[in-house]
Amino acid sequence: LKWPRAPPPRAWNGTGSTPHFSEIVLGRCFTYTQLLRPELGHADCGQIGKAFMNAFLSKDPCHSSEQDYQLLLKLTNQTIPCHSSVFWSKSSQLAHLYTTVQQDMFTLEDTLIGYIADGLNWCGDAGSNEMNYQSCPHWRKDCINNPVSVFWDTVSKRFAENACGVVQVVLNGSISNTFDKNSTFGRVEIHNLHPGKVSVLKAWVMHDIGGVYSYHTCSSPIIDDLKLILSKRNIPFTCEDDYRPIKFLQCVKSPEDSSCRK
Ligand code: N1C
Repeated sequence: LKWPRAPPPRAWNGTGSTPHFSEIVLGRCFTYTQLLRPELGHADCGQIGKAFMNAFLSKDPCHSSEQDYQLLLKLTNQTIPCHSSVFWSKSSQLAHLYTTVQQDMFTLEDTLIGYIADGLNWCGDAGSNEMNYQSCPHWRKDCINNPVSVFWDTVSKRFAENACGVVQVVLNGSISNTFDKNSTFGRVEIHNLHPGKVSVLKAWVMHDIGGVYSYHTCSSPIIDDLKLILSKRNIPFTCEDDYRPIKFLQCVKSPEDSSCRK
């Protein structure tokens, strides 16, 4: 009689590395630089792939640092024109729809580094030069300084530092934390916008069509929190509910809704 074998111990509480991670990174790098933005055709995807792997392989996945990603950042340096940066928080899908239609606007995922990493998971281990496909540290249950969280903080910081002119943020007015001080946008990006470079931050507070509640609008106190942080940083701020160009994208899916007919 054979007892069923116990599953291998799961070291961490988060999802493991994405299968075929390095191949996906390389493939996305070539897709972006050769097909989507040929102006970046000079980028060295072989080096970029290596720098990405070296940022976390053979390292303790709870002691990841900004420093680990410096070479990768250098190799993926990219100039985004002024007036074209789009930030978002809890509105990923809608913000990306907007920049897909509006090809001259960029979210972080419309830049090379964001495009490569979007939706992937990765971690290694100090005692091995392999990726850990079984589990990776969960930011809350295990540790904050894990390779994925540190990566997004690092690249989001650079994206915000480089923003210039009129910049936009798409916020979700159908949830309680329309503006969240602990989100990447609230914790990293707004604090790294340069007052001399950014002429105004325009917030679009979007509401789900057919949503029963609109939790927050531009007149909600939670938006004042954002306003206050920006006024202290000397960055002009405006807010508009259901900005029409983005509202039209929502209406594509619900053309018969009364709010789309008028
Ligand atoms: O924490 P958030 O949103 O406010 O982060 C969004 C904000 C955007 O403006 C981006 O520039 O920060 C940047 N950013 C990403 O581009 C990104 N892509 C994928 C931050 N995080 C990103 N991710 C993953 O989604 C990452 O794992 C992070 O923890 C979530 C954040 O999503 P959110 O809470 O909706």
